[in-house]
Amino acid sequence: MIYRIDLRGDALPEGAALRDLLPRAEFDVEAALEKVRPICEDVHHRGTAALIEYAEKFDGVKLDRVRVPAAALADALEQLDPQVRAALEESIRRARIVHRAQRRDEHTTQVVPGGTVTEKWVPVERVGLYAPGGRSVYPSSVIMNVVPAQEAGVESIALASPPQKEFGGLPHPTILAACALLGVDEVYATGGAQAVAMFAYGTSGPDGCAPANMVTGPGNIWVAAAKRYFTGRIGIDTEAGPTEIAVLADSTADPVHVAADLISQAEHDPMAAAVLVTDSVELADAVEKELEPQVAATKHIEDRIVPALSGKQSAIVLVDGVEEGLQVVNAYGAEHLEIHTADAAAVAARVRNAGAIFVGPWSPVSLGDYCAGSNHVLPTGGCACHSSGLSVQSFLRGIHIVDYTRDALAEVTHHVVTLAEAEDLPAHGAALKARFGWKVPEQ
Ligand code: HSO
Ligand code: ZN
Repeated sequence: MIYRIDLRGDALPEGAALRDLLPRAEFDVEAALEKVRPICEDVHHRGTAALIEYAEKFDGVKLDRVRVPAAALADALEQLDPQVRAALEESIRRARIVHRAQRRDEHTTQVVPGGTVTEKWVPVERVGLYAPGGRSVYPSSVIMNVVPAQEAGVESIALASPPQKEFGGLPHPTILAACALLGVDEVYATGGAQAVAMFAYGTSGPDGCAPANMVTGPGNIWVAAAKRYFTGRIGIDTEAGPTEIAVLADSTADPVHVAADLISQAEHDPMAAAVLVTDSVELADAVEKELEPQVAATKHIEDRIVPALSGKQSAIVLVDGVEEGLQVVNAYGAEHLEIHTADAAAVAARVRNAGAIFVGPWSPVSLGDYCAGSNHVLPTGGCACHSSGLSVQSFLRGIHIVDYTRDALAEVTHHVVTLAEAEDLPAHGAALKARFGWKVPEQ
């Protein structure tokens, strides 16, 4: 069901060469860009009318309005299964604990006597969040987007999610209920690239949506392409590709746990990636054996799990030791990385590239998906090498406040003038000299 890559024996290649030996899903956002451009521009020109037309075309529903009425949010919360409500509330509570601790304080550094630079943290004013519909109705992702934005102090938060035919053109009721639990009351029934365009350009009229400074949240390839289209105009989180789990395991790992966790993320998508990196052939064999009955006993077998596990994006990678395993997982930069080795915490401390790290047998990815307190909107496709998951920081801007006295400016003027002249920008130097009788103050 899952193919093997044997990297034992020779020394491993470095960096990109090693990455090229590892499996990865194809996710061609560039190709999708061509298709989303006309949709985005149509929303720009026709606003709500275009959103209503796309709802009919892509979601098969005739909408009278795009904005979800307050009563629909209240109804969804009232009808929410009490057990689901309790679980969502616990997920929110834990996420708040972790994200509140991420808040940043203003910090002033005295560079020289009389010269300070203060860094203040200012939340983005308005954020549009995207929650997918269809195959991926995840109220947990609403939590993972809304909580960091709220804890960062974002004042205006709106959410968009595709209209669902079976719910009379409203977004899925558990999405609406999660919004109600989180206190988000501005919700729009629109999905795909058109939802991102609505946030980027704004729409007018009674049903209109004010433009947002930033759009975050996972979505399909159209959503990712629309985010790329608007990059530079609005802020985005990383483009979310298919989900990934990598497991670094040695002979101490329990194959039942490892197999279950690989399957858990394969369950998301036929393009999801599950990668086991191990120095133990016995463990590799045992996990492969264990996959069969566990896959057979679960739900989304043929449509997602089997294609995900047997696809070329998933593999068991054999290495000589945990040391080499670390090289492999660092080159791969998984969205989620589990460590099932002896002294797992010490091994985890040596991981440089991963969206999130799950240490030891009692910290599965599914815990992080819902109730660890950590965020589950994480960089995929190797982006963990340069990006982080969603956090309070994602919604903050650090602004430097420069405050120098006359004496502190006088003391450094000769250096500024020298650098300005070296760059052939004499007016830069003159801006300082103008303050000191058109001269460079004496040292
Ligand atoms: N594992 C997914 C998030 C998710 N899991 C939502 C369950 N629901 C990507 O991190
Ligand atoms: Zn998941």
